[in-house]
Amino acid sequence: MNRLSQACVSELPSDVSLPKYDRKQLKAGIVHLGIGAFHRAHQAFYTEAVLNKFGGDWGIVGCSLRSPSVRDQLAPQDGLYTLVERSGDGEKLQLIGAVIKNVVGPENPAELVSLMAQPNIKIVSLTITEKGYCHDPATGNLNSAHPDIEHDIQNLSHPKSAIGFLVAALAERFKSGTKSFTVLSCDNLPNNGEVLEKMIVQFAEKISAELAAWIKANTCFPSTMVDRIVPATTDDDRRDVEKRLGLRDEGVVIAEPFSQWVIEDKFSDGRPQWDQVGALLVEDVRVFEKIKLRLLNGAHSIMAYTGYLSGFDYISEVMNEPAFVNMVKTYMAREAGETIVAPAGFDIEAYKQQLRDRFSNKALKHRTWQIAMDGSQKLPQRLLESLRVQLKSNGNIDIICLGVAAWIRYVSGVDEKGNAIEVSDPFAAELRALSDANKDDAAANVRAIVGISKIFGDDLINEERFVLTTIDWLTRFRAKGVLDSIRESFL
Ligand code: CS2
Repeated sequence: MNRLSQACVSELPSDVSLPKYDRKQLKAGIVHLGIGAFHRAHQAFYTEAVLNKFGGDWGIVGCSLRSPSVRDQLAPQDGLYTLVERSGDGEKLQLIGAVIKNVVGPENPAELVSLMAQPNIKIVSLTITEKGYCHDPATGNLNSAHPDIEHDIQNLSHPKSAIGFLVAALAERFKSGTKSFTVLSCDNLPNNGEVLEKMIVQFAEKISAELAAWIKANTCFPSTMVDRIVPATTDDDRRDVEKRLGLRDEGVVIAEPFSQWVIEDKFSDGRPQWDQVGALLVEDVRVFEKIKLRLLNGAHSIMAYTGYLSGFDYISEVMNEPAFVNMVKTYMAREAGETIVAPAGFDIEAYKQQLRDRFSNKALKHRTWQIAMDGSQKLPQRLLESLRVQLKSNGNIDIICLGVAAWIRYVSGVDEKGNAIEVSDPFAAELRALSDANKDDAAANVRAIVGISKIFGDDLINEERFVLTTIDWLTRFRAKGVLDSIRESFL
């Protein structure tokens, strides 16, 4: 089967929508760090819509900071890939042309720095996942003991981390008198722009005070709320899409039809007209981030740990189980919902129902294991912020404790049948050691893990109601299993 490429676009079936602009004329305006499936189905999709409607020099250079796989998928395809929107109503296919080049940071770090320093680059956006920020999840401070950060401070011309690349490129622009770019964080962190600015400035201060001051005065770090469910592409997906296209596309991405992007409207040097193609440009995104992180991502994480341990591979299977649906509904109404004040005109009840419908989309194979990754980096903003609010008002914390207990059970690394769980988390070894040391004592297990202050802060270990309720859930999970415990409580 022939490979998708610019030369064979005309062979595609007529129901695949195609770029409406001249790709050959398209120049780069954006560098994106972390070009995984999410970026290709979200920010690149919005930028494609802008290019289709208005044109402009907003081509994307996609960068991988670790593996060459996306570059190897897209380079032989001239950067083209198919975005497939899937739901019960069928499929919609769109060929995306906005990515014009792909580079792999570790292959030539200096080249990527100089590319980011070019005056035509007006925005550097990021989807590097929570752990890519090399910060302390509980405080949001730069973790200067992180090996990549230590390396980058000593070797700024050959950085490894996204923070190092950004500071190196900003330093080049400072030196050459080039206008600064906008740094646009698109990861699921609250106040993501602010958090990133703090880390960039903390890092730059270690290089030079003048550079740090220049960055502060000249660089915008808008916060954003990004939303679209994008499961990792599988080989089955590639085979299905190959049949539909009549061409092999190694870079295909599968997503739900829904997408949302709320962006704080402050840019250093212009931006694509994303507001004309469905994105919401606002003065303050914090409330939107809070709503999404606590309701969507919080529910996702609870479903991921409880679902995985109950033997469900996919989120839609979790949503097929009435006890789990009741648990999610109650969590949205109570533990998370009570901590949120929605903006005027925002129908929060409709939003919650829409989330449950999105979770139930059987056409998406969204693995519980995928969402379960990196829990140590996710729980603070997804569950622990609501927990602190609820503890203050003596409010409902039961399902948050259930979620934390399920995570503690999950990171023990052994499932209920005695099989190994492949726990993917930067703190996996530490979590495993604490679980092993407290295998026969649920109370000691919870206290040991909740005592990790880089995840739980210094406060939560002293919140007895939280600790005891979590111990209670972990004890039940160990005695009866997760599925039966949840059925017993929520049916
Ligand atoms: C998920 C998110 O993997 C995860 O942790 O909760 O990727 C989620 O699918 C997106 O944030 C949806 O916008």
